[in-house]
Amino acid sequence: MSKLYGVPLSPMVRKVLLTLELKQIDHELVPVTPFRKPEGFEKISPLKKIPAWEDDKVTLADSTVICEYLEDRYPEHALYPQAPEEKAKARWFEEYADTVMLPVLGTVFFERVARKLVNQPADEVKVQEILQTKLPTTCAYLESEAPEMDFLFGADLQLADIALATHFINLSHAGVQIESAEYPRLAAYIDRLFQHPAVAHRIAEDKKVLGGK
Ligand SMILES: N[C@@H](CCC(=O)N[C@@H](CS)C(=O)NCC(=O)O)C(=O)O
Repeated sequence: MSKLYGVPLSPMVRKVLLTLELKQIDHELVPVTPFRKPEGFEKISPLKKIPAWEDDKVTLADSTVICEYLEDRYPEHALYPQAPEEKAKARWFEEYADTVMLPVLGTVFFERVARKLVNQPADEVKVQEILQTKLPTTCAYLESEAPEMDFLFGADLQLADIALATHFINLSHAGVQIESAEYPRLAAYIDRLFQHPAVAHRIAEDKKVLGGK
């Protein structure tokens, strides 16, 4: 059986999980956290990061590489737009999510939620600095790009939407909501993302793990 290494609360692992769920690909989740990586994990993930993927043909690291592979190998239920210019734009949103949103929204989650799970104190000074300086820049950009209705490339949730959604899920777990008074288009888009059945299912599963924490 194909194996996904990681934990669902990691935004990058969740991105792959949503891809697997939408494409209905059978897999086993092998729990690996950023705090505890098994001996020899670098043979599966050279940078020792999650997610990593292993199947009958390849061993891969990096959420984008894994998702592109899954799209190529399992083209049913396409998660990228067809037109080259739209596909390039989708890749841009994914790149933006992975390289800009992970260190901003991901750090807020890491400090407030992930550390708590392993009984470490949050660096609230770092969190406040991000919330006051970096998060508004990200939200202002996404407000200008958020679709007025549906998702980024039409009626269906695609990988670009998933890549953005996964970080807003973790931000919400960290107790931060995007205010519709300030960012109306973005807030409405996030609502639609969170209401999508696959995303709603992921959020519900996360809440079981987080419980009252
Ligand atoms: N570009 C990578 C980033 C992966 C990443 O940074 N994963 C984090 C968890 S969300 C991790 O494994 N951190 C542990 C570490 O850096 O040692 C991807 O998209 O998969």
